[in-house]
Amino acid sequence: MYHLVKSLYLHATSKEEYSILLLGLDNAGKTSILEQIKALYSPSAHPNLKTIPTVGQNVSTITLSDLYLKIWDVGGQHSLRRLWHSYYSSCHAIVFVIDSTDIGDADVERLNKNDEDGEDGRLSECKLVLEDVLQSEDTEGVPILVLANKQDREDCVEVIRIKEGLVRKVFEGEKGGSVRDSRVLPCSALTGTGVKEAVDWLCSRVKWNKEARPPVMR
Ligand SMILES: Nc1nc2c(ncn2[C@@H]2O[C@H](COP(=O)(O)OP(=O)(O)OP(=O)(O)O)[C@@H](O)[C@H]2O)c(=O)[nH]1
Ligand SMILES: [Mg+2]
Repeated sequence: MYHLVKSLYLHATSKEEYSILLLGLDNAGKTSILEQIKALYSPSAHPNLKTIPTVGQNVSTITLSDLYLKIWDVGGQHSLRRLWHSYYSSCHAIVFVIDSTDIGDADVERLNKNDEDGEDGRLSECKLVLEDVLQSEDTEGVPILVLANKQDREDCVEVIRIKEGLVRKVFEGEKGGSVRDSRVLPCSALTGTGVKEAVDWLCSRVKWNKEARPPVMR
């Protein structure tokens, strides 16, 4: 009887937990975005925007009315990217963060082979890293949100160009992996603009995909 009551109680009080993986080149703004998400869902907290490069990972769990989001922010420096693979099989969605001020004109077809003046910024690196994420067997079918971050800056490339020139071409290219649920949204981790929309999209898509990637009950 005790066990029955206990399991009924646990069932009634537990919630689904989904893991979200924040990826992207170093300096893209992942940790700043995590800070903004934390502040959004715990109003007494202020985002700590004085970030330092992440060596290893930061993890935070956000409590929403009907679920938990466990957000994994992993370092984006070149030497740390080989660790990303170990997170793929247990995540329910991926957020790929792009620094909208460091990708030239965001058109991968016009990638300048002699980018001596640095006109393309890190566009080529960003494309290769995104392709690598999409090509992994363990990310197959996982919803992907691409965040065009740093939209508060005057020198940013607007989201539509990032969507058409970079993201669509990567997703539809030969290294784009399988067709999957995806979205491109603008945001600023400095001001917090777009962060709520990002979380809303993630919540709806992980629930939609829960048969393929079931949540953990907490
Ligand atoms: N103007 C502006 N600056 C930003 C924004 N997001 C991040 N930054 C700045 O960009 C720099 C890098 O931000 P982080 O959040 O540490 O970047 P990261 O992706 O976590 O970097 P790694 O941990 O090295 O992978 C910091 O100086 C941030 O203040 C943004 O939306 N707008
Ligand atoms: Mg970081």
